[in-house]
Amino acid sequence: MEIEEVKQLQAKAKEIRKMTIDAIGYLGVGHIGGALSVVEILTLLYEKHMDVSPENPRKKHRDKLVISKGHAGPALYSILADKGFFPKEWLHTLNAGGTNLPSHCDMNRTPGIDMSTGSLGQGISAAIGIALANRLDGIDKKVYLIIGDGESNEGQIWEGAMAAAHFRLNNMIAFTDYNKMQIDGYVHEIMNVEDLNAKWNAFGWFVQRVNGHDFQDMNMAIERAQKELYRPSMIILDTIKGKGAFFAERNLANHNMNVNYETAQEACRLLDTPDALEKSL
Ligand SMILES: Cc1ncc(C[n+]2csc(CCOP(=O)(O)OP(=O)(O)O)c2C)c(N)n1
Ligand SMILES: [Mg+2]
Repeated sequence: MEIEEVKQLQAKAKEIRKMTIDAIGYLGVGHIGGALSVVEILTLLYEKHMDVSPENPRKKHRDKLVISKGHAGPALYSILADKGFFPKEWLHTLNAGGTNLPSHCDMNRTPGIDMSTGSLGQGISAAIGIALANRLDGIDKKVYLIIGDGESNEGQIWEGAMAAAHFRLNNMIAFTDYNKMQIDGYVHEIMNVEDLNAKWNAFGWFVQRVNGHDFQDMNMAIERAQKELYRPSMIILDTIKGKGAFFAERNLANHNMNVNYETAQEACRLLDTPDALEKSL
């Protein structure tokens, strides 16, 4: 990828990050940690890799994303709004009564959401179903899946791991958002998931591990995964929970925290300082 393209993606990710912080700040509470750790991967997927069309969100021949850690909805809503799936003004209705943007993703409410998620573990099964259906229907499109590292404590993840490899789902590219934290502590203390590479590899997946905030690294991994002929792919993303919001970054309380609107705006302003850009991206 040319350096110019990387710069454009970084600038876009900064916008998406600000929109996400702003939306959660406007509501006053939200899953800011796990939303901000996936900003770069979502930006890369929707800006460069996914064949989707905002004017026809349900078209049959399209790539799909299942964000199994459905509590990261606000980050996905920001990129979908930016792509034009719905008006940006909707972001200020996040999780309000009657909203089309509930805190967890709902495919029956939000244009561009391909699967309802929030009950951890289930997204992998849904993604496998989509991948199998695509194969049966002769649809040559990818299904992308994002799971959490804490979510990887769920048994369903490993049933899915076994099934996807058994069915040789090379049309499925999954990511683990390895931000090292879950709802009430560090993953390695609550239930260690290591050795993640070895586990997915043993289940029969093509495994890569990259910096989940580095566009160049992630892009190379995705391009390799897209060429895989027989195996499903797992790309483990080393990320930072709460990345880019000074009050949330690496803070164990960031899972679902109260966010004051002025503080959120301050965080957005700080992202515009040259230092913060370097640090954040
Ligand atoms: C089946 C199920 N059990 C529990 C929860 C409550 N819950 C929501 S998020 C979360 C922690 C998830 O941790 P992780 O996957 O690491 O998410 P992230 O760090 O990306 O926010 C838990 C336990 C849930 N949503 N679903
Ligand atoms: Mg986590």
